[in-house]
Amino acid sequence: MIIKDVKAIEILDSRGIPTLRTFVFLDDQTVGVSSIPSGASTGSHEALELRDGDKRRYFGKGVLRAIENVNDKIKKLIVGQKAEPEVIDKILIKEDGTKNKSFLGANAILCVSQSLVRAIALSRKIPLWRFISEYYSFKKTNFPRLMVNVVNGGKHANWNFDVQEFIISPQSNKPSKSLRIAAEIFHQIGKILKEKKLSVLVGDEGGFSPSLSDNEEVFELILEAADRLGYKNDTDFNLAIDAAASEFYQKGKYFFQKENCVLSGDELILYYKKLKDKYKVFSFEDPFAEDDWVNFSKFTSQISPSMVVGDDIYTTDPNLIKKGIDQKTTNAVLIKLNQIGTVLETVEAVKLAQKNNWHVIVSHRSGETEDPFIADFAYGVGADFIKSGSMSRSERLAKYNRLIEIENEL
Ligand code: 2PG
Ligand code: MG
Repeated sequence: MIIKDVKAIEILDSRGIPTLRTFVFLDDQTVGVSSIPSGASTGSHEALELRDGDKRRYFGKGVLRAIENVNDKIKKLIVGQKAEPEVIDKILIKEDGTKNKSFLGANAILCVSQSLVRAIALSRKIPLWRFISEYYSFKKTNFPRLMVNVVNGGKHANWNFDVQEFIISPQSNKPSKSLRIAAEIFHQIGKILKEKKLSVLVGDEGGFSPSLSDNEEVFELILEAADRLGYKNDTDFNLAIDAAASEFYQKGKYFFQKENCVLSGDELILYYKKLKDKYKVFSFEDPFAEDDWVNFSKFTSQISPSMVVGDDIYTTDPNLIKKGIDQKTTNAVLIKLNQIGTVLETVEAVKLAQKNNWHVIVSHRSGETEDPFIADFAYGVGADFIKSGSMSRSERLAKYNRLIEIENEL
């Protein structure tokens, strides 16, 4: 199969901010389409999302330059080439030539990379997950457990608490069963908020974002909702957080604004341990700032086998993940394709983690599109978990619903 054409257009993401949708055309008439998400609490080592910077359009957030890169530079490079994802990704990485993909833009590169993979799966008439699993030689597929962010704080709500995500993870590998547990608890939380005359507005990832007094009150709220439904913490589901701690870190200290306190790394470790004991929190994502490797390691050594998940600290970069493995910094990694910028490098990151017995969590971004690519990706690579936001907003549900299709062999 030969790549016949490639075309990118500017669309809007779930926050109404421009992003790319790309079409890769093969010579057998198949067309692979994919769209690119965008983060808010980004790690500083992430690959660069190329934006126009022209304040007269979308406050500088347009992506016409990235689109031009696809429709001109990338097109010239790949049209006429064999549709071979590994080779094409390597060509794009080489042509870009920078460490953070700032020449072509990671958004431009990744949308071509994803669209090509999808085009070939379509052309072979096999599901996307099967192509990913077979082409990249993954040992097994797996229905990832869901990590559902029912209450949104931090940068995704912008007015309540510092912890960014309060997550429930149903203890089932069956997507349909997990979705029911998560959705029922989500709606019950809404009922309780209404009874308490608190806001039921949702944040960027579709979780409620009420103004509560502190982090513990959020756990109490979730547990009350679960209890009313007869679901048990640590039996039917687990609790988790994404602290996204880089966002409340300054010069060696962690600032909890709502609680009105400033904590050292050691004090924050004690605080997390208290949450673990009191609420059986089983997974802590980015509990420390992205450069605070020392406290990450200290915490991991004290709290394993509970999960400590690295997101901003690794940015899906195999080199940083390798450093984390060597230093026992965490025991799990968050995987986001657009942090690194190609399917090939993301696969490398997943394999490295799996080889070292780390848990793998495939994740959405806070600015998403209706593209469910990560659902097929998570199942195809045999990820342990998938994190795709809450039980509202279609860009979040698109991924969970795609897993239901896979469960039904569709
Ligand atoms: C995270 C993500 C997704 P963002 O921190 O894990 O939930 O947020 O896309 O804003 O980086
Ligand atoms: Mg995170």
